Amino acid sequence: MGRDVFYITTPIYYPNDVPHIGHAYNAVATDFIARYHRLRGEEVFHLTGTDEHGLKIQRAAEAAGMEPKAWVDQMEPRWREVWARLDIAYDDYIRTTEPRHVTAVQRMLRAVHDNGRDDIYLGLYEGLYCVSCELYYTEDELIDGKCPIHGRPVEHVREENYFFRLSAYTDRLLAWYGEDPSRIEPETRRNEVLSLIRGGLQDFSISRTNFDWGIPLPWDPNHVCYVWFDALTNYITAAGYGSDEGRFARVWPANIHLIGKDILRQHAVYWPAMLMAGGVEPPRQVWAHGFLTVGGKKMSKSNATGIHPFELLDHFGVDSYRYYFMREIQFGQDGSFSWESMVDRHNADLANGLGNLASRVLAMLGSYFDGVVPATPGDDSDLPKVIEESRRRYDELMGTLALGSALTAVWDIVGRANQYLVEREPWKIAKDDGRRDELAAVLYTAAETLRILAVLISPIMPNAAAALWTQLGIGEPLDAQRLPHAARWGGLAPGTRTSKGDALFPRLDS
Ligand code: ME8
Repeated sequence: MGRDVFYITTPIYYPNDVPHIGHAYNAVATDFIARYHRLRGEEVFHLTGTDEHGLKIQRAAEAAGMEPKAWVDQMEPRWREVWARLDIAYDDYIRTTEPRHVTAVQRMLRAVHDNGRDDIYLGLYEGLYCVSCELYYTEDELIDGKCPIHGRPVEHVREENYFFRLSAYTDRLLAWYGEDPSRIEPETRRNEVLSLIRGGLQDFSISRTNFDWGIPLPWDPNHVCYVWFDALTNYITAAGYGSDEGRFARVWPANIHLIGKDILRQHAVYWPAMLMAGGVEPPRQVWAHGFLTVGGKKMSKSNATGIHPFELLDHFGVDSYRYYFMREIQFGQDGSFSWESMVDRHNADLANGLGNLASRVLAMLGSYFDGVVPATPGDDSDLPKVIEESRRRYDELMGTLALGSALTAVWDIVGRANQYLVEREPWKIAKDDGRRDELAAVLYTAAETLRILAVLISPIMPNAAAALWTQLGIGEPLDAQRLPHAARWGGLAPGTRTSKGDALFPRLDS
């Protein structure tokens, strides 16, 4: 079992269009978690990519008068560009049109096909088909016997497809989840999946003959692989399935597939069953977050509610962007975005909170100690205790992906530190030459708090953390810091030369 690496994945996104802030929500959360685990000294493998086959992509290409491959080739850089601006530090980016993936999918198909249990069989798909939707409908989904979307007559279609015998995996899936309930989080999603499985599973078709933009089945190239079977396999392709067994053993099974709740069934039912059928261990955890909503509906391009991340990044900057979405929405729940709440968060927590703390402390070090961190004669402040306690909560909450609460724990330190300055009034102490020791003690305490804050915020705000680190003038690189050690009190060396740089978070007009 792969125990060496912390392996976390995003879904691979459909490049039928450019990303919106809903996709970015998923990407930022994954990156926050991945960076946090790196900070703990773990070897991390963070995978993302694009899901480039299937009818949806073929249609988008057709609408643009392009070949599907040419379409995805010009789309994929537009996704990467957004991830670069959002500081998403993935370790690998997979495209399902890459040869390594085609090889892995065909290998997986073969493994399931040849497992001796007849888990893939040729069957007849018979149903009511809407050509405009390219979807099958059941009788009761129709409105007046017509397609519910297009209002057009449906056709009676019979198609020969290969099926995956999902129905044979009901008991094994229930046993798998029974062994360790944390394999699906949060609990509401687990219950949803369990009741779906208990309700009885139906075999699903894993091949198509009505279009050809996909991976041919190795034993019958007249069929292309169904896009979900193809897409899910990306998680093992990138881990070395069938190409690098040594690496695969180290990396797989994934620790977390971080997904949106819309694709829970595919990840928590289809995928583990496919893997069981192919003789591969299922992932350790599927974690489904909620939707970003606009007017109570899932934000999407198709209903014209999609907001491109650049629209916000240009105004708020990347650190504020990342912080807002992770802090504002309880992870696991749906949450609505609003410009006003983003401005409020920015001004309250960042400009007035952390930014103000940093600029006050660095300015006072400059004025009273020529920018040099003084030796401290000792201080009776409760900040070391507050920090230790908050850091412990931060660790616990990051462990359960309570991402917003984890940030609240860090901002408790910011709040306490600002309050400490108000209580001690170092600007008054500075007026009295007889109180130099006291002044040194207060400013050392405040500067050391900033050092620890820079470490703790580095997974969510890599830029602000780096800027703060530079202003503090610490010689050791920030990315060499490791938790919990780097959060221990007293790490800041007296004599360190600080400098007051630009404000970390300029205030925004509301
Ligand atoms: O489903 N709020 O791709 P996709 C929060 N290719 N998250 C959202 C969101 C919103 N409004 N809209 C999208 C696919 N997402 C498949 C996945 S994986 C093997 C294949 C997030 O581009 C959410 O996590 O339609 C969703 O699951 C993901 O974007 C990918 O959506």
